[in-house]
Amino acid sequence: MATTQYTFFDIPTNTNPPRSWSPNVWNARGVLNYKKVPYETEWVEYPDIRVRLGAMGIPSKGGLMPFTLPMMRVTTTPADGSEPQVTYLTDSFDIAKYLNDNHPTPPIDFDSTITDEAVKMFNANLMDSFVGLVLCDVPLVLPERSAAYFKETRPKWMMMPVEDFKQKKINEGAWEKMENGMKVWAEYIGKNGGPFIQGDKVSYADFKMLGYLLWAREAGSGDVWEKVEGWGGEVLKKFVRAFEENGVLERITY
Ligand SMILES: N[C@@H](CCC(=O)N[C@@H](CS)C(=O)NCC(=O)O)C(=O)O
Repeated sequence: MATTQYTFFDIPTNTNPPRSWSPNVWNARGVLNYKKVPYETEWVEYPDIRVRLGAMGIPSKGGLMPFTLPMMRVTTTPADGSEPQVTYLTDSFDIAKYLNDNHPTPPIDFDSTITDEAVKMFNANLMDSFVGLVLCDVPLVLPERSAAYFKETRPKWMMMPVEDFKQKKINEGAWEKMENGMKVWAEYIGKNGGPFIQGDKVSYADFKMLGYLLWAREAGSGDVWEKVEGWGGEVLKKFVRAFEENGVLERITY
């Protein structure tokens, strides 16, 4: 029988061991953990992503972020021991979908209507405050070189230093927006009784929502996570607990 090996590429925090903190990365890592498929993590610092992925022959996506993580390398060795086949999945959705297709149990509903609806809800009610209060503090949890890269690249769309952008968002009412947004979030997630958006049925939309929460938990500074958790109330606690019980949050450091 052919054997398949997964290597998952992620951006490290400055802790030892490193932790997974990025929402996009969590969309895929969450699915890997939920499926309980064996994999190893390779940590790649921000300024090295382009170099490492380029060296593997992965084509540039162009634009402001030509090479991104997560990325998953799939190495399949044929039963006869002949040359292994290597493929690269370079987007979180593609990784998650590939895993669901190749490891059908436990199943994840990939109905795009629910994913679109959940992401729309998040974008309309929470993205702005998460950008101000979480994304702007990401450099604080990154190793030195990655933090410098982040602070150099993000102002290209923020049009100002990251710290100033955070203050601008606070002046525009980011905390109030986050509080109100988390209440809408809890109403949306709990509408079918929880723990997930569709009640007991797990969908990719749940992994998207989990990714944003873990972003606040792992990269948010000060008491941002305590606040998010408090505003999300029992619905959020039940949602996170259900993922914990499924082993999704266990493999955070490797
Ligand atoms: N659509 C992509 C987006 C991934 C993405 O934006 N990744 C960021 C980290 S959160 C990245 O690798 N950025 C590289 C850079 O800034 O150079 C996905 O979900 O896989």
